[in-house]
Amino acid sequence: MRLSLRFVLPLMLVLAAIAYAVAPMVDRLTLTWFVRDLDSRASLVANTVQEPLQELLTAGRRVKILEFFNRITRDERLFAVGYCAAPTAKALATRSLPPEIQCAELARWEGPNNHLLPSNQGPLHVTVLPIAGEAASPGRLVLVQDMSFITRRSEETKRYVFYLFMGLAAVVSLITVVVAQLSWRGWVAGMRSLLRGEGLLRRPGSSAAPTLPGFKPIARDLQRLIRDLESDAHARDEAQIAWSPESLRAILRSELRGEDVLVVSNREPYIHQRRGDRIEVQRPASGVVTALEPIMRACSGTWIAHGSGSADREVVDRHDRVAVPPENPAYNIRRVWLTPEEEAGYYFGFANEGLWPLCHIAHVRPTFRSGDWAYYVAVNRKFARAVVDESKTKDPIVLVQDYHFALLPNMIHEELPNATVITFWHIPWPNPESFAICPWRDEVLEGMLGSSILGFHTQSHCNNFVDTVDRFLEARVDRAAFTVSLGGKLTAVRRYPISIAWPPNPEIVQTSVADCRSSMRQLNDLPPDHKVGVGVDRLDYTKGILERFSAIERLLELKPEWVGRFSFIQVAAPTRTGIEEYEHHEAQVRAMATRINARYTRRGPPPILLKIEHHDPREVYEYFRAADLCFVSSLHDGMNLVAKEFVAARDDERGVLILSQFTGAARELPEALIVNPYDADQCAAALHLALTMPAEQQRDRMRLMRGLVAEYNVFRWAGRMLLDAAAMRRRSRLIEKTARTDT
Ligand code: GDG
Repeated sequence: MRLSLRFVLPLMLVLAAIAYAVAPMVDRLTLTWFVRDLDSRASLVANTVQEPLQELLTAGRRVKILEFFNRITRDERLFAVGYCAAPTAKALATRSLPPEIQCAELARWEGPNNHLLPSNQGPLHVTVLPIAGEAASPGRLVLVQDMSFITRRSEETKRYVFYLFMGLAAVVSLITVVVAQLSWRGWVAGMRSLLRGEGLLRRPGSSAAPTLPGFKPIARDLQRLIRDLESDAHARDEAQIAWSPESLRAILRSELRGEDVLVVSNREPYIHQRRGDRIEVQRPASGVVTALEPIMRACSGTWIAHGSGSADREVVDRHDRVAVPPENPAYNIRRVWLTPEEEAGYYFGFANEGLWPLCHIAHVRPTFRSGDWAYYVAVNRKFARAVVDESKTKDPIVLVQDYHFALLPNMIHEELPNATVITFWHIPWPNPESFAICPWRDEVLEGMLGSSILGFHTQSHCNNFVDTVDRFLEARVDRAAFTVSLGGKLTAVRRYPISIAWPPNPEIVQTSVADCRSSMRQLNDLPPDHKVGVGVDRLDYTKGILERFSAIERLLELKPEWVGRFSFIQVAAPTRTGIEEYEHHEAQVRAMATRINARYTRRGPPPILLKIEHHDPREVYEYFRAADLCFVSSLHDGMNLVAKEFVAARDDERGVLILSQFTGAARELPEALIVNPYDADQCAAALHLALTMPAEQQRDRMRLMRGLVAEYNVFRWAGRMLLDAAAMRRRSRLIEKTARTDT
């Protein structure tokens, strides 16, 4: 409104000034027209009076002439009439004839523009016309007309012109204001939506796109420009940052200064176990812990996890918190306690018998039980409460880990709408048809879409997720920006390939490759020149251990020269014991190894050395360093860190990696021998190729793979997610500020 007044008042003044300037011009114009009218009227009057006047003149009846003149001047506009017989004569005229009009001076009124005579009564119009009379030469008829009506009309004209312009001003102003208001609103809306980054990352809490058609081309150009700048910045970042725990910490300090950071995972980074009368601290060997710990240290955050250790309750304070690392506390673990029923339903049941096989499509039927689902919901709710308890601010950054917490993002969003929830799904996401069999598919999807950022290892998992949402939910999917908007909440679906720490911890690679080779062969009763392959996995049916054994058997069938000269050491950490499928799988693995060994042991060491037990990380790395090849044959795997660990372990640039095409890692490590684990012949051929590969080729391949793992390490994985979250928060704050200043 204020804006409109600011605009309208000057406009009205300008138009009034124009009216003032135009009115005299209009006045002059109408005056000319009136004078022309008076001239023709005078001729008309002269023509009309000529005949009776001539008769009266001829009759010499002067009194009658005066009466005649007086009669015709009753017309209000005819002011005076006179007759001059000759320039020397006295005018025969009505008394109203102005004294300035003398017969001797009539010539002054005869010119074309000399008709006006100012007088006390107002301007008079004088017309002098020849008229034949009693004398030989024609006399002059003088007609004086009142022009005061012209003055009156001129005033009226000026007034009307002024009113006309003022009216015009009002109409123009009104139209201008309406148009200005509309375009201003559109401009502001457009500007706001640009600031919100709609089209890049749409506004959190809104799915509206800029609507003004005229604005769209500019918005598109600007958005493209911003995208270019962002990707330039990314490229610069990627090129310039050597990602390490230190650079991750430094970046977090500058980008997320003072932010409240929480991590939620099922497994805790430190587990307190009771061993007799003392408490032992265990660190689970997990890439995720390695990546997230620098974040926790940098931000002094809180890690919320299931307290699963036998001594966990003994060491926490009254808020269930314990400061870690024990030797140099830098952040807190908040432990969430679960009853055996909750653990059975949420963890073993819905997460590992339902979602795990559902997402992996490894030919194990998912089992869905409504009781498990109820526990899954309840436990997710329990963790959501812990997140709210542990948040120091209303807008924490919460890093939610994995498929145990599909419902947690939305639960957090309900309680803390300004929180930035980054959910990372460590396992694959299947196609919509496969996912559709989950009886609670909509709830799972809606729960995940409480995230601000949802990360997967590969673009195809992102695509599958977006396709699934598109198929089953009434959500707005933007495939260009890769965002999903559900109920006004926007989720960016992004690819963040996980990796391992680089360089690897010096402690785990301190024994030389030569020593590893000899000691490992000695330990397993293998000759010094014996060829060795290695596999390291949790004993999970998705890892393709049975398929791996089939390939080894096929190699020995097709290339019998390897019988007695090659053995495969399978390190298999027991996992999810208690789930029937896993027990069955373990039994199958044991049986198959026994059968193959029985078939080939007569000629030297057994082809398969099966080690079903948990190993120390250092031992695992020694196996990697001692081996000639590592075989990863997962039937489906989000990433597979073992492949990257093998590469990291080989600082001698030797050894061959055989890698299943169904792992996320295969997209990043094409220099491995990429195989289809279901194709035993192909895998057997790859084993033979690996065992016979010249050292030079091994080095070339290993060098390239090491370069990639070094650059795309786990600190980059964590750093990129947090940098994206920081950028998203900066944008949201800008939008809030813009909205505040505008209202
Ligand atoms: C999920 C996804 C994704 C194995 N046995 C022992 C042992 N390990 C270590 C390995 C490796 C880790 O366990 C296994 O990691 P993976 O990535 O291979 O597989 P998952 O456990 O299924 O992990 C997977 C990962 O999440 C990360 O996002 O890559 O796709 O399924 O680090 O070395 N470690 C020790 N003893 C063992 O006996 N110490």
